Amino acid sequence: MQTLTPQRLRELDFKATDVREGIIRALLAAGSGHSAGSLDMADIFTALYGHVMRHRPEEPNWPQRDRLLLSCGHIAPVRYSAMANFGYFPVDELLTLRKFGTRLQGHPERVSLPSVETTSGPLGEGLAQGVGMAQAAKMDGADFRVYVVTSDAEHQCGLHWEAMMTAAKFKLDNLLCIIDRNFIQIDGSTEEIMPLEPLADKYRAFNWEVFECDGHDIAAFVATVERAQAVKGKPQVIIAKTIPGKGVSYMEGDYTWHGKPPNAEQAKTALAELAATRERILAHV
Ligand SMILES: Cc1ncc(C[n+]2csc(CCOP(=O)(O)OP(=O)(O)O)c2C)c(N)n1
Ligand SMILES: [Mg+2]
Repeated sequence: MQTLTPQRLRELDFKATDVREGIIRALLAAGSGHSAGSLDMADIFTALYGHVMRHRPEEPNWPQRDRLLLSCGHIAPVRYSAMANFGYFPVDELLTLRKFGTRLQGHPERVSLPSVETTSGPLGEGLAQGVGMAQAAKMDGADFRVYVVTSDAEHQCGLHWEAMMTAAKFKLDNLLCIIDRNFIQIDGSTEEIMPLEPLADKYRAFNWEVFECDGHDIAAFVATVERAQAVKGKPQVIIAKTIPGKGVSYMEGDYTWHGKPPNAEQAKTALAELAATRERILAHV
């Protein structure tokens, strides 16, 4: 990975605002979809596509590409918006989200869009799929890395823990799990519905190398990925603390935005706030 210069960091912060704008526009056009988790993962997806991953937007099936699996498929808008903003397809195509015949299904469909590595939506499956890909890379002597983005509430699915055991057994140091630790799920707080803490200790007990960081600090996230990639003989996890709905004031911290889109008036407010964020970033140049 290249060094993240202050100039590049500012560009990525700016880009994360573009990604959030794409999410809002897509959700408004669709009239349904998931706002909170999509917005709160915009900084991390920007960092992944804009700095961390080895990939070629013009050659999405490039065999040496790093694999990015979105296990929590319901936050597809953030992946689509990041892909559009990093050159995989025109940003305007985001407005086809969830429309009949679109490549941008409400939950990602592998066969629709090249480099969407898995079809996802049923929670808890992504890590197991990533384990298979990471193990296959080892067997083939391939040096791509496997990144699996998971939500916190999908840790309530048993399969995820089986995959954790397997990854440690096979010493998959080419596998990085990233957790959107936003503390919400459909009906409220994860800790009230099915407590996950102490989550870091649980991963350590399963023989993973554990890192924690602020999921809205791109520099901190990139530095954490660099530390994770230096680990030998163990899979790694980054527990990224995020704020649901990040970037849109009236959504921030409110679990009721898990699975609904903004209406026209709300989208207008959101886009105005994002424009103001962009101005603030430019003012600091
Ligand atoms: C196996 C499975 N069970 C139930 C669901 C329905 N479902 C969709 S999202 C979700 C949980 C939401 O919490 P989280 O995954 O943390 O996402 P966030 O609200 O933070 O975006 C559930 C239960 C599903 N998609 N898959
Ligand atoms: Mg959550």
